[in-house]
Amino acid sequence: MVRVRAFELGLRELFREIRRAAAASGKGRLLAYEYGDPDAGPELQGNLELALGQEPTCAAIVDLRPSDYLAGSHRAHHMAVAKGVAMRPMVAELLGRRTGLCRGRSGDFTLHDVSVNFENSPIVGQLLPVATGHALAAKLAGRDEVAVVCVGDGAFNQGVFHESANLAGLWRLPVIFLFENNSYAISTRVEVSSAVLPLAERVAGYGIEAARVPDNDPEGVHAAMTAAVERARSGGGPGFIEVVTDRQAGAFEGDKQLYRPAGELEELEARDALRRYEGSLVARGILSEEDLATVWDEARAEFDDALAYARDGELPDPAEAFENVFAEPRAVSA
Ligand SMILES: Cc1ncc(C[n+]2csc(CCOP(=O)(O)OP(=O)(O)O)c2C)c(N)n1
Ligand SMILES: [Mg+2]
Repeated sequence: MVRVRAFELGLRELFREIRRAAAASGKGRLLAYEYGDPDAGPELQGNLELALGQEPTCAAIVDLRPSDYLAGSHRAHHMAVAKGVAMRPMVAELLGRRTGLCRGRSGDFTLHDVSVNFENSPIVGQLLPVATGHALAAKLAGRDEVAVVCVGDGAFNQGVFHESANLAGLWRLPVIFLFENNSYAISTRVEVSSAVLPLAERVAGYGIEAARVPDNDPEGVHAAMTAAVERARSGGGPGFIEVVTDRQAGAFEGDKQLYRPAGELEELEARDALRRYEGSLVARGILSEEDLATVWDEARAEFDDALAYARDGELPDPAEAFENVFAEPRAVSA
């Protein structure tokens, strides 16, 4: 959780520096989205969507095996780090470098690391059926792998979730649907988009055992996931977990969050699950304040090292743009 928090605070600072420089240049905030001469462009291009406040969901991932498939959404840094994606190539990918996970072609929204079976997608709900397919493949091949897909509450009412859940329930597939309910899909509250709440109650109709973890509680998340994974691995079929969590950031960096009631963000920060959990570990004598300080120092150093590594990497040669694509490139004239 601390590694993810340090990683995202580091990225947020970098993004803000770029925005400040863009504003000072007179070109306005859109400089961050401008392409052109890559050497002159901003280091971090495009959007940035942070999982600040949602770190407890990492506890669902840490015990997965590298061979277990994990899919994340547009908000997936915490999933990637918890699955074991190395920070150096991940930051290099965000900075568009050849040394990045996908050789600098993907950026933040389609990270892919085959060595630990992780990928993400910005298309809401897109990887729900893909994870279900991975679970079907594992079952047909007799492998005791599980497939996990972590998405937001906004994905719940996508038709593709209900199709995936039905087949997972029918064929007893080892897939676990992990929903992070942070109460918002951009500006839309979960109460105004779902006929029945809690979300977890709606999956019984697919023959899927569901758990709901309140209060952004990492140990609760871990226990729910451990039970779901044990069941799925031993042929007991799919699982569903709703984690009630907090997004302590914008839907994207730069989001003015005018849809939040006054004071809400401050309230979420005051009940920060990471700080609460640190306090609980110290109170229970599991960690000392010094241990925590060391964990934080190491996490910040890990991000700084990854950023330095990324900055050292070359940018890809534009001539490589058509390598490793499925379709034959064809020039289109204006
Ligand atoms: C299919 C699709 N529709 C709409 C969008 C635009 N969009 C991006 S994020 C988002 C909200 C997602 O909310 P949620 O699933 O709750 O995830 P959160 O951002 O809260 O983590 C939407 C509608 C999209 N990316 N894909
Ligand atoms: Mg949400």
